[in-house]
Amino acid sequence: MSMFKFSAGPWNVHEGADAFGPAVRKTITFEKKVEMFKKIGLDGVQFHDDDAVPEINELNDAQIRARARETKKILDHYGMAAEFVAPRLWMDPRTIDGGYTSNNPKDREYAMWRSYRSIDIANELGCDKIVLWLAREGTMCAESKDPIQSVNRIIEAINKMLEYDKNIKVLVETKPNEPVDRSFCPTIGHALAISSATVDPSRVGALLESAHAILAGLDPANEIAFALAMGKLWSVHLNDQNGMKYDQDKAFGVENLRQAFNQIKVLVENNYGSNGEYVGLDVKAMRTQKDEACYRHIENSIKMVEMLEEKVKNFDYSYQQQCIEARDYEALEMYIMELLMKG
Ligand code: 3MF
Ligand code: MG
Repeated sequence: MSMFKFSAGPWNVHEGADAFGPAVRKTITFEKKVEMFKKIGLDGVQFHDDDAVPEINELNDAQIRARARETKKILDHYGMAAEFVAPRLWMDPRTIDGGYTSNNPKDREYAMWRSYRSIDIANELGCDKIVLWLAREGTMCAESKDPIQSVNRIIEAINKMLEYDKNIKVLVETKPNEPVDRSFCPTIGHALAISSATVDPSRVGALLESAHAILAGLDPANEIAFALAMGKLWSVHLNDQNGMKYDQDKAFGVENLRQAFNQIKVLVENNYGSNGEYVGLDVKAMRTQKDEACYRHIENSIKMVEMLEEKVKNFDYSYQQQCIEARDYEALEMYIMELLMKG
């Protein structure tokens, strides 16, 4: 049994299309996914605004709220909670050049409209977290945007959200690249600097995704630790990644076991989750996976977390201390290898 509450988004059970090939699996309805999420041991669902309210662009503000209430009924029926809502600011023609940092003022206005609607939807779903994955808040052509003005535009957009709703919390999900070449907010340190520049830093925190840290050439456990040290780790997207290439969203721990162990170790040691935070599993099934086994990557990720929690439980802190005192880090390292490899 895990000490954590787990969550995932409907996009984590997807049809398998990639940049070079079409869908390979059948579409599963939102309700069916929620039912299966419950069955495999998840406690919460993560949402994009249009996951909760499809066709959001075609509806007025009241209709959006009403549609969100329908989604809430499904959650209630299966005893599931909503963890967060994230405005999807990367699909629409009006977000081609970014949302908050678009060079077009009309597009920036649209980004704010989606952000306010995301807050309305969060209120209807009974959650107080808005996640900003700043997908296109960066450049493909470095000279196309003013980098200082862009950072200020992100801060300004967050300020408007904080002012729109006095209870809402904003979590910046950092990623260094993809789909943009250069992000204006690539790491947790950047997110927390932005937090401190807002009108209410106490309501602006971070979400760390393992794969994104690896893409930035950083250690996910240390990114988690940095946010924890600042009291700002309000969600995580655990997954894995083989090196610095495209975002792979592999099942947690399947590429770098020691790195995964250290992520769980720092979460466990710091009692992550004690304020209701979730362990989100932002994982995607391999394209080769068949329909009937398309939840396996989520189940495997939960299993990896649980097995690593066990390893943390068995971690010999006095032996660690002994090694530190003797400055014998080779011994400590080998101890970790044995801990992870022994049954
Ligand atoms: C992209 C991501 C996204 C975000 C999601 C919620 C598809 O690399 O990680 O998942 O997590 O959009 O903000
Ligand atoms: Mg993510």
